[in-house]
Amino acid sequence: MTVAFPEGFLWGAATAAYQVEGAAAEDGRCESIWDVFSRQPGRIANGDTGDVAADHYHLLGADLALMSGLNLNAYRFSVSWPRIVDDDGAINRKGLDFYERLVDGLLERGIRPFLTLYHWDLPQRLENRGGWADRDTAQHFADYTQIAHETLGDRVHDWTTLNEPYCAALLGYGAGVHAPGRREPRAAAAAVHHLLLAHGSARSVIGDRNSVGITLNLYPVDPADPNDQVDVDAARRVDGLQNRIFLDPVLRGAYPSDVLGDLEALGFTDHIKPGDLELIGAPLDTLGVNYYTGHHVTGRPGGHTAEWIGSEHVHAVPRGLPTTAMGWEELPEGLFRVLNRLHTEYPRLPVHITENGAAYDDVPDAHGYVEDHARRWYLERHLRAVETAIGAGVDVRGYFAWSLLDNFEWAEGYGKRFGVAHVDFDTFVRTPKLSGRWYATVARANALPE
Ligand code: IFM
Repeated sequence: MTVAFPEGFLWGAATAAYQVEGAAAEDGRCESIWDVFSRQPGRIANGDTGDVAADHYHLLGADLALMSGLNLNAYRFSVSWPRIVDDDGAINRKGLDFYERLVDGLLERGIRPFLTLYHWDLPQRLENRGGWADRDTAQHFADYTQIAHETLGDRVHDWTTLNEPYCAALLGYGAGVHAPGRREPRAAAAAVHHLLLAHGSARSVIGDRNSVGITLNLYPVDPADPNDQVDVDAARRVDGLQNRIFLDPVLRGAYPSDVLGDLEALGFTDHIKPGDLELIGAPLDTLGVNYYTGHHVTGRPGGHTAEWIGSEHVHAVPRGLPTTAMGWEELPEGLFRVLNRLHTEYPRLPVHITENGAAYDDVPDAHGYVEDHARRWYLERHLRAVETAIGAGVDVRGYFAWSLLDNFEWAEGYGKRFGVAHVDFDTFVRTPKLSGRWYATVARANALPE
């Protein structure tokens, strides 16, 4: 029996500007924190940078054709802030032209554009003034949103304010493994609130004419020993910092009180001003969920140290599941748990799975073709979890495979490949992988095979 998805379900793939575009110094694009960070020795595997990435900026036509060939009816991309706003805060027309060509090309092919405003490429000029640790950055983000929306709001219905603010704040300002590479727990805490303020401000700029959402990377979090109070409390803290610190203000208009307690020593509440939570908690049209794995944690010594600020005694403990090339455990039922939790614990909203996918050590043949059975299985098992959630009443409207293309995987550089299409980084030729061909048949049938 095939497993059919609801009529009108969106079958998409996702990318992000810095990971695919390249053309880092072309047509007036200014520097972002990722340009600066990736040039610093030792930050990125193999000394890679996103200067050329997958050269999507120049290969737009080929990539649009690729999307059509994969039977996509939706495409999620991000706009590069430093490409469309220059260092004086003025509009860079040439940068905007690129996104107009992209959006028009998508619409001509019947592919619905899903636009993300912030996928981590903060203009360096704003980092020089404090970055996300500084409250003014939220207002600059609102100004940038206005520019993007005035130009593209007539053709793009689906707007996402932020991608994974957890990573931008905690990995960028706490763990220092993402740009701007700061290891300042207090700045990370400030960045969480200022990113959410930026989300709320952008939401209000876009208004009600279009659909607005935010994309969060959500995880099921389990204690290594559910009978050990120390582990149970470690799981609570991680769930707080990873999931609830974003879900609660956005969907309920308040930070969770236990998380406020956990972050008290970092001065988190000092940043919350009157009116902020009303702005942050303004109703949304959809929630974007990025899902890759789950967390299994202990508060006892042992395991890996992770990036949960203010939780230095919490460690991740492997549970012996198969892992992807990122070392992330495969836990498809965790996607069901995340979706079901949203359905039962939060005000119900339509959900889009805005990212799901896996890196494996692909081996292309002489024609660039990759028989990536592991990735195809990963996608299928997660899609079955989505279907189970839909059957349980969760309003999931679409699924975006991460990623359309092999690309610049942040600190891992080009060594970790997530694409359903292979990219030869010497010739930039794109070749759909076995997983991409399989995904195209699923998208066309709007159903999973038996
Ligand atoms: O590549 C990233 C993406 O930019 C954000 N979500 C997770 C992906 C895989 O690490």
